[in-house]
Amino acid sequence: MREDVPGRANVTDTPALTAYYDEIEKLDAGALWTVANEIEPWEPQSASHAMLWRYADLRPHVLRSLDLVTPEQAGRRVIYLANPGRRDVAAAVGGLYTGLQVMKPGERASAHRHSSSALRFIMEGSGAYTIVDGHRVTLGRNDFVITPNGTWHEHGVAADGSTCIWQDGLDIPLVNALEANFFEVHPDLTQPVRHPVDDTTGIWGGAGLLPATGNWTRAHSPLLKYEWETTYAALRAHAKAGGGTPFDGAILQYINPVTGGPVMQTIGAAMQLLPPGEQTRAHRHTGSTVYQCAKGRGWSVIGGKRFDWAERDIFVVPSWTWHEHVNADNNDDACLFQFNDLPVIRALGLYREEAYPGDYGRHPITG
Ligand code: 1HN
Repeated sequence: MREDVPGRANVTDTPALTAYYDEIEKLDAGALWTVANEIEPWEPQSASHAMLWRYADLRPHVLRSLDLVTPEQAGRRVIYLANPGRRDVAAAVGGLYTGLQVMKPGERASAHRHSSSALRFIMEGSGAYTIVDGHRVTLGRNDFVITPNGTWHEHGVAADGSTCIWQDGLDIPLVNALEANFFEVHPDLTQPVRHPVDDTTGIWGGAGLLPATGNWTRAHSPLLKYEWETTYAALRAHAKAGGGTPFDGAILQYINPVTGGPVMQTIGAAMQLLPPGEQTRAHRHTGSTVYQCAKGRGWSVIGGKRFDWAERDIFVVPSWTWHEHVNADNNDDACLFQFNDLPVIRALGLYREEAYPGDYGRHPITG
């Protein structure tokens, strides 16, 4: 791809040059000016498509997998979301993977650990739990739990619970792109619970309060679970106090309480609240985002295309893609859960953000 722009590659093929290219190709080498304009685009060119997966479409298939495979056979019973532009690496968007995992009461999946970091966001059912490095965490609707890289983790549903579906989010495509992924199955397939149930909530989950003694030196948040009720109450208060941004409405990041930084080194997460009838302004930034509608209904305009969402629908915004959000309900809040790769983007000095200069893609709210 030639470009007639000073500073860009713009070389006319000649018989001498094509013969030259053939010769150096035999040495597994190439002339940079033949590829430079492709490999150095003017701005990020995401291979990922803007996408929305409707829960109503996926749910029956997710439930059908209950009768088709066991967690023992499958390792984990998950239907993953495959972005057509990133099928080769099983990504939902950019370097992020996501899937829907389903478990029946009394089932459990084997304990394991890997270099990828993971999170779960509970969609339906009761009695779900995760054990992370000996901490048992009970999980309810819209709760969010982290299983940071290197931690032993396993999931299950209590015998007196109901069938549970949750969203898994991982940085697998990113860690695989870095060729740094290790995976281990726990030698006993399960791990002992070594702490009181939900202890990390009691120890680290005080609003604005931290233990007066003791230290935490690991890179991820010591608080493993972020409960919906607490999150929603904080968002409501934040919105009422005038907090928020023109691009996201009221938005709060889930944080590591010790550092104030993201919950894990590679994955950040947030919950945003769009007040009734809210229509945000469009912006774009580097980094990939996976959203789940946790409450309400509305739509987002992503890269010029409108995606209507209802509770539990999942959609993605690729890097450097314009997006804006609308709460279609004039009487109730809409909440969007998201996870993203912004901790990586920021740590590497790659964050960039831009507001859309005009009234791009702003639709009248019809109710
Ligand atoms: C994983 O460990 C889980 O722990 C779920 O339940 C999905 C997808 C790819 C690789 C590891 C889990 C996963 C995964």
